[in-house]
Formats: sequence, C-alpha cells, structure tokens
Amino acid sequence: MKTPIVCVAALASQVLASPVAYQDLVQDKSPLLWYRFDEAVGATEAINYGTLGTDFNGVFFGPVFLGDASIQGDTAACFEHPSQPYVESASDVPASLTGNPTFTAEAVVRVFATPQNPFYAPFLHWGAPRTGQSVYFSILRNDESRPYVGFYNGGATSLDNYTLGQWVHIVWTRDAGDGTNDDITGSRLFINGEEVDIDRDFSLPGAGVPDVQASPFYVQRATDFVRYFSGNVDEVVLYDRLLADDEIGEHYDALVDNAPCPADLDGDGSLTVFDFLAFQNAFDAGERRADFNPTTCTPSLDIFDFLAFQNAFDAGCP
Ligand SMILES: [Ca+2]
Ligand SMILES: [Ca+2]
Ligand SMILES: [Ca+2]
Repeated sequence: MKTPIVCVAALASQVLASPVAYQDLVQDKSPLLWYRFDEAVGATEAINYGTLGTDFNGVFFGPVFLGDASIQGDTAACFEHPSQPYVESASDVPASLTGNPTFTAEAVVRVFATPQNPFYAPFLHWGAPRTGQSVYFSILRNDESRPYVGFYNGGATSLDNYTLGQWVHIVWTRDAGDGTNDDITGSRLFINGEEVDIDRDFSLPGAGVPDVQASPFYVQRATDFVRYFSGNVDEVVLYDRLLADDEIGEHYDALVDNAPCPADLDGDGSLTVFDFLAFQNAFDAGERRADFNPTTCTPSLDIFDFLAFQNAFDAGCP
C-alpha cells in the first residue's frame, strides 16, 4: 500500500458545486436574479432567490434533470443537448438591464465533453436578436471549453480554457462606463477566481454600443432559438453592480475551501487503497460520484471512468 497522502484544504483548479458558504456570500450581496437549481426532482420551475422575486422564477421547458448531487451537498440542474431543454423567466427584465447596462453575471457550471456545437449556448441571456440588442453570458461557438461574454452580435472570449467535465466558476463584470462603452469595452472575465485575458470574437461582426431590449431571462436558449450544451448548471447569479476582484476571489475560495480531493471517495482526507474500494462500490451501484468523465445527465460509467479515477488518484491532492 502506498503511504497515504494528506489532502490540503483548497483545490487549485477544480471547483466543486456550491456549498452553503458560497450561497451565504451571494445572499449578502442581494443579487437581482439567482437560480440555485436545487429544486427537488419533479419541480417545474427554478425559484428566483434574487430581489426581483418569484415573478422571475425560471420555467423549465423540455427535460431539465434535477437533483444531480454535488460533492459539497448542493444540487444542480442537468441539460442534455439532444433534447434541447431550456429555462425562461416568467417576466421581462427590468428597465435597468436594458439600454447599455452595468452588471455582473456569475455561473457555476460543469460542461460535459461531448460532441456538440454549442453555438453560444447561454448560461444567461436576455434581449432581442438584433445587433447590440441582447446580452450573451455563454459558451463560445464550436469551443465549449471557453466562455463568450458580449452581445448580439459581437463580444469577447477568453484566451484560456477551462476543463470539460469539471466544475468551473465563471464571472463577467460588465461596466457601461458613461453609457458609451461598446460590446467589449468595460468587460472583464474571471475563471476560477482569476482574471483571464480576453480578446474580441473575430468570427462575429461586432455590436457597437449596446441598446439591449427587454425580454425574459433565458438559460440554454436565446430569444431567437434554443442554443444548448450538455452539462450541469449549478448556480446562475446576476447583480446590478460590478463585483470587486476580492469579492469574486471570496466566492471562488468558498467554492473550494474544505472541498475533498476528487479521488478521496471515502472522505477520510487521505488517498489509500480504500478509495479504490469505494470507487468500485460506487461504480457497481451506478452512482454519479463514480462518473469521473460525465457525458450525460444520468451516470455514464465505463472503463474510462476507471482510468479517470486512477489519474485523479495518481495526481494526488492539489
Ligand atoms: Ca445549486
Ligand atoms: Ca480516502
Ligand atoms: Ca463516465
């Protein structure tokens, strides 16, 4: 048997789905919109925990899977792109989010590594499908491992990728300045607590100075049509102000503090042969936690999960 490796408290690169400590930080900031996606199986809408209230609950269209457990104890919604599910709020956005708005959008998600063309699938979207008239907090076309932050039909993407199949924390702060900032000016992007370099998405023509129109909020669709990826959406939050760098860092820290090592399946804080036994038992029982390379909303377990678990074990505790 190998000498047990003692885990440290924080993971450097892997976010786990949101714990209570994270949700407390969000609550303290009184966001406008906040979908926790922690509803019980069978629910027909996501409750809005933000200050806009239950008029902005998100109605589920198509098969949105609920109750997908996270290691931290919270749950997330799950979407599979072939069935094109989406979420739409019951009311149109307030006037403060139209025109050339200032806001912060935040998401905790896990995008699956599956063959797909995400086509700017939004974590959150609102507006009209005309130049400069809608907001896209989304993933990039043809590359689901990078965010896209901008408008119809121009914005920015990160030059860094996040890891498919792992939870990731993404924050977009968008400053309208004096109301003259264009589709990328004033945008900053943070992945797992760190600001990343962004550049214009040159596959798009550009949107100029935004003049966003009112519409419902959408997750996994836009006002023109359904735009979708396969994966988990754990938390979506929208604030009417710019979050400061240290606030974003605190959110990320709350997501990773006290998180277990991915391969510490028996939760004793060290990696031993007993974690292999726990993995085998979870695998045999068809449990999600044995799904080390998730590709569907129900556990998809095969030999590659053994290999992925072995790799996570060999990597030790970050
Ligand atoms: Ca959640
Ligand atoms: Ca262990
Ligand atoms: Ca798998």
